[in-house]
Amino acid sequence: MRAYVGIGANLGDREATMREALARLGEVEGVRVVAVSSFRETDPVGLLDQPRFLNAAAELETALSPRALLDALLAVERSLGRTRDGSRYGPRTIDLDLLLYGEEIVAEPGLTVPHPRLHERAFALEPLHELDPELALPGRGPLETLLRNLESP
Ligand code: PH2
Ligand code: MG
Ligand code: MG
Repeated sequence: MRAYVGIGANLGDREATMREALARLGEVEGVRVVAVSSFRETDPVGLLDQPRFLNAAAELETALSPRALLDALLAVERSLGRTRDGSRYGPRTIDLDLLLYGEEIVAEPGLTVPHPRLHERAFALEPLHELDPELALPGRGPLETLLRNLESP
């Protein structure tokens, strides 16, 4: 299955941590990193009073189920020292979010795909668009349209 992961960081050496996260993800059995977008500096969304983020997206080919892939993402976050004691939208050394899993819609406790806030977040939509301008979010429509609507609400 083709899956897309959002990558973000706003503490420490953001680029080094993101590159290491991608390397560790590529070592997971059943996961191949097919492509990585450029890394872009973004203003914090949600909780505004925190450092700027570096954001990117990666395209994966995976044999894992959505749940197993999510568990792998969380394990890589933990292996890089991510803790979850701060606020939900607060600063983090690394954030790996499962954005898309093929065209599947998943709604389970702790696992919502497409990512529940993806359609309204330019910092996640723009790197996805860079990886595949033809992509659409199941239930939400083409990236192109979503991005255009964000620009002129
Ligand atoms: N992640 C958040 C909250 N706010 N803002 C930016 N620019 N980039 C992020 O990755 C981000 C955010 C929660 O995951
Ligand atoms: Mg996130
Ligand atoms: Mg996350």
